[in-house]
Amino acid sequence: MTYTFPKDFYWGSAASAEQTEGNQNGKKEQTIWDYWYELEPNRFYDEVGPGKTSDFYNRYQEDIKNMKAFGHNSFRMSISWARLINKDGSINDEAVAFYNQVIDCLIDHDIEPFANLFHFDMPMYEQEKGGFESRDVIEDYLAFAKTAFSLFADRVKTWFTFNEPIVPVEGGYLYDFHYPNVVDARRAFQVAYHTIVAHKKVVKHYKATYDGQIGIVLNLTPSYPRSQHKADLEASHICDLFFNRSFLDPVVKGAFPQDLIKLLDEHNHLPDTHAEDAELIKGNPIDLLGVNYYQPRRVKAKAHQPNPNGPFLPDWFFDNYEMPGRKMNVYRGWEIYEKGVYDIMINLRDNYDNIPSFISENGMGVQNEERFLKDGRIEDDYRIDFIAGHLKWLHKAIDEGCDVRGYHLWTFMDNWSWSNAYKNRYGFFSVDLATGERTAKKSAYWFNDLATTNELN
Ligand code: BGP
Repeated sequence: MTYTFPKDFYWGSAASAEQTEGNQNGKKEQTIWDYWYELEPNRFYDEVGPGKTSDFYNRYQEDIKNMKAFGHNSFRMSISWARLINKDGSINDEAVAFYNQVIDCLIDHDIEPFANLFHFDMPMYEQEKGGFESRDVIEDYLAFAKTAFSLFADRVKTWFTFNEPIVPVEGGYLYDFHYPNVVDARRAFQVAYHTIVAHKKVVKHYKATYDGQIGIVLNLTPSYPRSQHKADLEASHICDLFFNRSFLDPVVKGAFPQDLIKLLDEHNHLPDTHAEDAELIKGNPIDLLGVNYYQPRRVKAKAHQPNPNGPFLPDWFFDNYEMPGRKMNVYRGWEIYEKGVYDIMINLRDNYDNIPSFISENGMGVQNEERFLKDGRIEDDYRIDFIAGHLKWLHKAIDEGCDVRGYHLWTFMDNWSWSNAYKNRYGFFSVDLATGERTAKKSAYWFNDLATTNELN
């Protein structure tokens, strides 16, 4: 069977500044990751820190040439706040020159640049002010966004405010995997709320000033209940409220879910708000939603009552479980559930006014991928199966009327990933960490056929 995708479908991949550029190149302020790596290197998987990564800063021409040669018509990058804006608020000219060159190079290769403004990489000078706990930082972020638009929006026509904004909230303030790694729900919800205010301010400014499209990238993880029993359904509903709808509802519908407000209120955890935020949040909807999807959540009712004296956490209300017989990415330990993309898109069609969307990240991380090397190339048939499996479900969603505009793999080349560094490899291209040499994997050739014919066979 042949699956034909819509004309002008976005085919490409996504990456982020912190994970690819390398910090030792050019002038740049520290991010929370640079700082944390210096402070506690043992937290990180191996010796390759955020300062090295894949050296996109120096090799972007080669990488973009490869993108073109392997079927990309679009690519999501991020613009590093810590690179573009110096600590004293001035603009870093070296950064302007670098991003101009990257954007121009993409356009010269007929690759549409998608630019994201925040991919977990809070500048340390902003974190010292409290990060998004502080309303001042919202204004600084808006100033950064305005600068980025004024410099690049003449050529970049698709923008995103945040990548997976829930992740710094849960990682930094609830579950200990992002800096400042504290467990404090009050602070967590304040950060989440301010992130939404920041997003809305940027969308408002962009729409009043420019004529491209602007959106946000959310990691939507369908939460499937273990059974149809009331308690399991309630558990999965609450999980969905915290991890999907907390951001999805305000950015698309302009309102927080009432059930979430009620729940936080009952536990005295509503964030501080300002009266003028209400109008802002109600309006300013996005044009395009990026959907990152890796794995679903499997949820059941809580087996034991949480300790009421312990810290308040979303998982006071649900337990996760492993679905028997589930398909696994054994190389990463994550469940593979391809139908998840279909369920997400149907939900967007039916409950979110069929908001235009695309898969902005989906991918398969694999440890020790060198074991699949054959004649100098990684034979990643598992990745091809993974992508094809998701695309078939995506195609079905499109057939059934979902407004899906494209598919971006995470990621173009193996890159540095937060505390996991280079443990899990995701790229179409492998990167030799000693020499920086890039080599196309089998999936890159396969993807090129797919993207250039627009057909999955
Ligand atoms: C997403 C992030 C990416 C990337 C990816 C893979 O959540 O947006 O930045 O890190 O996950 O994650 P990991 O490398 O931890 O397997």
